[in-house]
This record gives sequence, structure tokens and C-alpha cells, in this order.
Amino acid sequence: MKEQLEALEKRVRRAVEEADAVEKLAELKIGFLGKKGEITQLSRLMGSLSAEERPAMGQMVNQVKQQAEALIEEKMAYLQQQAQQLRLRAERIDITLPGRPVNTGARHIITSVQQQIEDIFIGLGYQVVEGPQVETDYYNFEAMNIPRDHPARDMQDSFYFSPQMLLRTHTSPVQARIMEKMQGKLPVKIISPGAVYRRDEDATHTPMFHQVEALLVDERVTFADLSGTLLAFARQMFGEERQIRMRPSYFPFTEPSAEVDISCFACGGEGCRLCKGSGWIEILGSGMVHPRVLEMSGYDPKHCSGFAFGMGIERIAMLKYGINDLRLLFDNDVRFLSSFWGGQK
Ligand code: 2NL
Repeated sequence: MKEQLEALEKRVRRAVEEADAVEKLAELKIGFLGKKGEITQLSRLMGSLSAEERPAMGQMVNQVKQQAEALIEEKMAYLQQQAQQLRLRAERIDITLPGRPVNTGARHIITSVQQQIEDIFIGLGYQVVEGPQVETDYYNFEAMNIPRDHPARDMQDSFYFSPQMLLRTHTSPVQARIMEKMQGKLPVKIISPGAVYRRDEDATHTPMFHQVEALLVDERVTFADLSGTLLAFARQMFGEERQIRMRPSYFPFTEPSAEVDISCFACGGEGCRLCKGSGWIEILGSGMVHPRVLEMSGYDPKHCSGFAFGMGIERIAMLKYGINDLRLLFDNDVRFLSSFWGGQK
């Protein structure tokens, strides 16, 4: 039995040395020290020994058992550490690698131009107001002095929900609602930006587009106040060297009315392709608020007067950023839109 034990000890040592994985070592442990393990079985044989032999043999078996346990435990710790190191190595990341780009997006150029226009008028003391896009024919047409038989009311030109309800065709109804709410109080000094809708679609018209209208009502507001305001706007939007020119025009809601040109910012007024040789570029429509419009919204044209104007945001954006096709603004191709990001808000 002594020789058997010595041989067993050698095998344990050898097997533990050769075990190269946690799982293999765990199997070894069961094989030697488990319930039916070799060492366990040998210790059971003790019963068959004589009383003289038993103590020495028992000591030997115990020694072999303890040694085996220690060897296995030590190797187990080593193998577990090695496995842990391998796992960590596999998980290692190179923190010096460049990050993946995060596409954050940015404002659409129409929104950006709308905000630039808003900022100019905020600087002149105007309030920015918004209102419903679904309107009644009263606020959209009647309050703007657009008569029942006016072609602008035609089913062909507007999106109607019913005989009384439609998508607003301009932002004027927002201003009519504000004037009505103000109950004759002065001054009214507002701009109304936002989406408007007309049944029109070709290379130069989209069924939805954007407008900013401005309205000033106070005592003794004159055409000179209008032209001065327009000049200040033109210069802030298109450069301090701009001049403006006003040409007589007609709108049902203003009298007199004028179309407004700015001196060409491409050629300075010499005449070029952009201004088609004239030196002037049309940017908006304007006029003195029609007395009937004031009256209908609760203002007495004998005691106050006003000017108003309106511009298409898409047109202003295309002019300012040299965009030659309206549809580029609505295709939402980020390669186009992102060409305006940076350098402007
Ligand atoms: C254009 C012309 C214009 C107005 C809009 C207006 C508003 C009120 C009263 C009177 Cl509440 N007028 N708005 C006046 C003149 C012209 O727009 O060509 N827009 C793109």
C-alpha cells in the first residue's frame, strides 16, 4: 500500500502539472479527491489494515490527500488567473482610436432664414406672433378686404375643408386676429411668420411655402415710416450698401400698395444675370393698411394708420444663398441642406 500511495502521489503531481485548463483540473480533482476518487477509495481501505499498520498508513494517506488538495488548489488559482487575463485581453479596447461620427443635424435653411428675419424685426421692436394654419374665410379673406368674388378665393387656388374653412393662403389672418384682440389699442407692432398653402405646383411654386408678414399700426404712421423700415430690413438682410426702390402695385388689403426691390447685391446695381440687367431684385410686397381692414378689426382709420408688408421666405433664402431651384429646399437631401450648416445659425 505504501508503494501504491507513492505511485499515486507521483501521478497526482504529474497530472496537475499537465492540466492546462480550469475544467481539466476540476475533473482531476473529482478523479482523485471526489466521493469515488482514487485517494478517497484508498483511505477507505484503511479499515482492512491491522491496528499496528493503521496509524502510519493513515498518516501517509492523509499526507498524500493534503498534498493533492494543496497542489490542485494552487494550480486552480494559477489557471483561473490565466483565464481572467485572457478574457481581459479579449475585452481590451484602444481608447486612442477616433470616435464614430455622431450626425446631429441642424436647422433647415428655411427655418434659419425665418429666424434671421425675426431677429431683425425683434431688433426694431416687433413682437413675433403665430396663429392657426386652418382658418375661416372671414379671417383669411373677408378681414383682408378680399371680396367674395375675388379670384384669390377661387376653389382652384385654395385648399378648402368646407365652404367656411380652409388652409390659410397667407399669414395676414394671424394679424387680423391680433388686431381684433387688441380692441383698438396702439401700437400694433407685429410680424407673423409661418407656413401658408396655395393650390399651385410647378418648378417655381410648392403647395406649402413660408411667409413673414409685418404690421405696424399707430397714430400717424406714414409711407415714409414704411420705406425707412424696409430700407433698414434690406440692409440688415442683404448688406449695408443696399438701396431700395418702391414701384406702385395693387393688393386688396393695402392702399397705396408697392412692390419693393433692392439694389442687386451681385453687381451693386450695374446690371448682371441675377438682376436680369436691371440692377434691381424684387423681394416683397407692401403698402399702407387699407382703412376697411383697420375698421373691420376694430381700429378707427380716422385716428390711426398702418403699414404692412409680406415676403416669401423661400424667395429670400434662394436669393441670399444663391439657390437656383425651389425644389432643393423641399427634397430634404441632407447633402444639399448640410452645405449651409456652419457659418450661419
Ligand atoms: C406679398 C405681399 C403683403 C400685406 C402682405 C397685410 C396684412 C394686414 C393688413 C394689410 Cl393685417 N396687409 N399684409 C400687405 C401687403 C403685401 O404681401 O407679396 N407677399 C409675399
